[in-house]
Amino acid sequence: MQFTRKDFPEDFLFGVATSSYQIEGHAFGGAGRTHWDDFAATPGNVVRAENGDRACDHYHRFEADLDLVKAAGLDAYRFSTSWARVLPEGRGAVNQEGLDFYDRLTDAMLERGIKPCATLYHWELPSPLADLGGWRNRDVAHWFGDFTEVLMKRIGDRMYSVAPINEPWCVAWLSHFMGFHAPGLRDIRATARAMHHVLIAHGRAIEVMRGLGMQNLGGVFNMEWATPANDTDDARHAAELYDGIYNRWFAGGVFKGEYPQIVLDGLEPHMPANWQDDFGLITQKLDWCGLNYYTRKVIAPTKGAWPSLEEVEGPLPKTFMDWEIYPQGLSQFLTRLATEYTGDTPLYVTENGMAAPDPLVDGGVDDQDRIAYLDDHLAEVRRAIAGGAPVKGYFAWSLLDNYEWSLGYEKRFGLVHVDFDTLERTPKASYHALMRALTE
Ligand code: GBH
Repeated sequence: MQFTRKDFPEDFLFGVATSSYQIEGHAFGGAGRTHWDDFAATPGNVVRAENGDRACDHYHRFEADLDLVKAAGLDAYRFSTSWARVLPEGRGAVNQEGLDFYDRLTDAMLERGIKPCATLYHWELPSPLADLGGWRNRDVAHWFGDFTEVLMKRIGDRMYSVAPINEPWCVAWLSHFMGFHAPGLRDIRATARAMHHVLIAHGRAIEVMRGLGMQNLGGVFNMEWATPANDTDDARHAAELYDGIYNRWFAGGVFKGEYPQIVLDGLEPHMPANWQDDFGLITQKLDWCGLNYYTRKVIAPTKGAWPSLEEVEGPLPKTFMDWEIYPQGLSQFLTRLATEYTGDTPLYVTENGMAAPDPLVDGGVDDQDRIAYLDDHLAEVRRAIAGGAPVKGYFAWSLLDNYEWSLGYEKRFGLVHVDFDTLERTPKASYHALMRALTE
């Protein structure tokens, strides 16, 4: 790596991120069924119809996994909690075994001196709630608030930080408009509702946690820079609309109490009644803002139905996901967040990383391209800090190779290789490089 801790502010946090369904093994410990289990079981949705039943078996191996976090010299661990593990039906009866698991996981972090950074929802909605309409049903905000209360009454006293929802865009647009994630809908009315309800649920969970006296509460947003495919007004409009849908809707809703008009032009006819009245709940004051950043998109106009745009292939080098590598976008977003949305509120990069084939050769993985990717993005974090953005930490995605949603187990994002037959963990070259940078 081309940095050491001395290149960052003294209290800057280095961490890694994971999520519950992607690593735990959902078949263990009495967890209830989720819409991801249902989605994966329907042929055509997920590569080889793989699911998170076993995943990395982190449920049984979390102590050894946290040893890896500790040995790398990392300060913090961003994990998520499974709603259906705590409340198998989504509401009502509590699965004590599930609460016990998050209690032990929390204590295992504290025993190692690792800061626990929780995300309450990283995409696995309990199936009984999905059957009631899921994110299309406004009641989801109250169900989510109740889940938040049950879980935080048990572990909230020991969290370093908490965010309610990972990537509201994915919960809403990717899942209800593009159909790529559970519940796999392609329905603009469902999308408009999910786009709004996901932010009400965020606000409700913040309100619940404030009621419990908790601090250091934030939100985690994914952002992608939108570059027009050519120098025409139509292409510029398409990129502006993509930026509105992807980035400005959520940041604008939460930090300004407004949605971008360019998006409302398409969604307003489908919005739930009196949506404007919900901004009091949505704009709960946050103590920090998290940014998940991976790539940019090149956007071209189309003749199809609203939003009449498409992603086209760009010229930059790509990762194994076919995502362009565009590190500058990270400093651009951190700076834009601070100047347009969050002001002095601390910013964290809550996810950043890349997929690579990562073959295991002679007992190791020589992922030099990942080392370069992390270096180039951390250089952009330093650039944003130098320009005045209050960036307080960086979390690499991910600790382990894991269940990459619709792409099953074939896309590897880990600093640590996982053999999905034996479940053996092998730290990659990037893990060792990061360890040297943080501990030397
Ligand atoms: C993160 O999201 C997730 O939080 C994490 O669970 C996941 O493992 C990680 O990405 C790697 O994928 O638009 O057709 O290219 C990052 C933002 C945005 C990435 C939507 C996937 C969908 C595929 N995500 N994108 S596409």
